[in-house]
Amino acid sequence: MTSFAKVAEHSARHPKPEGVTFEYGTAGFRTLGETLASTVFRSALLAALRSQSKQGRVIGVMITASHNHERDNGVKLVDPMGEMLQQSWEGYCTDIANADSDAQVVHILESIVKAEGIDTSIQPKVAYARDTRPSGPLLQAALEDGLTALEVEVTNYGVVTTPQLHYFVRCLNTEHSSAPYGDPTESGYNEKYGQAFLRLVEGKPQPSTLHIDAANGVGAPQVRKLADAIASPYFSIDVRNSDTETLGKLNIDCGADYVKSNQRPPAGTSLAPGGRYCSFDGDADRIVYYYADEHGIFHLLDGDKISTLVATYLRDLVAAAGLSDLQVGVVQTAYANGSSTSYIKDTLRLPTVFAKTGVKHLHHEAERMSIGAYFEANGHGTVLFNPSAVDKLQEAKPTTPAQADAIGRLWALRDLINESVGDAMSDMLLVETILICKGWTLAQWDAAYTDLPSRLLKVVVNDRNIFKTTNAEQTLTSPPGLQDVVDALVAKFPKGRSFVRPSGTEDAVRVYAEAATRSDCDQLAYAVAGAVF
Ligand code: NG1
Ligand code: ZN
Repeated sequence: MTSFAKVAEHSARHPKPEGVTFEYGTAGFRTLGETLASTVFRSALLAALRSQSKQGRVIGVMITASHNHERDNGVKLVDPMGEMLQQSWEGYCTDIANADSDAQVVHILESIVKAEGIDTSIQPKVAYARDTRPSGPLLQAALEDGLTALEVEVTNYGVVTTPQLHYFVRCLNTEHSSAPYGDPTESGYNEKYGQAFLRLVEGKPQPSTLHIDAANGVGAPQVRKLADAIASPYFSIDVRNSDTETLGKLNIDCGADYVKSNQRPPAGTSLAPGGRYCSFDGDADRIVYYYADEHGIFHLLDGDKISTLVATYLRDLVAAAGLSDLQVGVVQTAYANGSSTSYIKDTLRLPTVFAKTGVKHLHHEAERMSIGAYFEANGHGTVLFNPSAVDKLQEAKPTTPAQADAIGRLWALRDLINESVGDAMSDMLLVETILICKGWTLAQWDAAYTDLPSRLLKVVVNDRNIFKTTNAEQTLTSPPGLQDVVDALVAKFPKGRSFVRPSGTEDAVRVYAEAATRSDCDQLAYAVAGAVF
């Protein structure tokens, strides 16, 4: 029986900082690392209750602030199948993080037990990990103190990528089932994805070296371990920005977010024409590719380019397998470049839907499709195989060797993809597989369609909460009249599109614009930003 007797005493060691309000947003809690100890301690308590509410299944806790500044940190809970915490619990997280006293922390726990009908005699289980941030060890200690207070059975994964932790949670909860996801260890992860990759590329021409910018984050050591496990010329890598020791380097002038936002290579990287480059973000759940053409011009292959590549490959394999009733679909957000959406609809002729920003929203939409590829433009995403699609694959009766080969490849692809969450390393192996199988350079991949010029601006406002949206965040419903102003500005520019939404991770409003030319796009973006300010 879990008793809350020790909670108040332990909680007193992690006082909530005065004057700070915490909110469990799109990516969990995220703010200055030095202010987060009480929140991380309290997240441990909630993870324990969440585990009990799921009959003792393992809940994950990840301490990371992804692509954000090194001084920031964050914490988020991972549900049993490796997915993001169920939305209805986010409010509990916010409530407990903001409780004003230790007694109130206990009171909130008691009220959750009552509201959710939790059986507190169940042994809670939690798996946790952190990224390379300097505030990580102290926050981990606060987490462990919370887990101790509730006598939680724990697995500490140390310093791993966010998607690895999601994978471990899914593995732990399926270990004794009829469909175990994999071995819940780092070597199990490397083995599963590495072997699936080798199965898919065997016998094809070997690719040139892939230059990986690891954002000076946890992806650096982890991708080296993956490469060691693969141990094959099919995966020859050169890891750059791999300094996880020197303070102040994480995500600075490098990493997927820098490359996508600035549309340029990491500082100090000169791109050799024909060379192959990619960047992870600080916790290795996002990836973007890029290259320089023969004139030295930089070209970005972002999440939209990845999702169209992957969707095309899956669509063709499904057709080759003779499984015409398996429908491949694509989920995007409003940040998807308009050219990519047109390409999916008009050229690929695949269904596409828009979801709100934040992978949990995309994930839920993709779950409705037979095979759903979802990516945010920033390079965060994955592919989901619906259980009915898995059944159809199982029941498939190939009548030709070509069909049998396509079915075998679909199975291998399913093993290659981290279905629990977007994963830079798994996505990288997926892209590499497709490029190797097609014998394509990055330029050939890029040739499918040309992005419209786009611009993303951040506007700091007094109160971002007055900005409310509908229509997958593309239309403002508040402040009154602002959407009409945006519409009038958009109408002035050929192929113009723009929207305004409050950020879910930063205290700011984001303005996105695209148009037929760079100059039109920038004029539109700054005009809309001016209207917001
Ligand atoms: P917000 O801050 O809500 O825009 C950002 C990214 C999201 C997502 C989350 C979680 C953009 C425009 N927004 O959300 O796509 O990745 O962070 O990390 O890139
Ligand atoms: Zn990230």
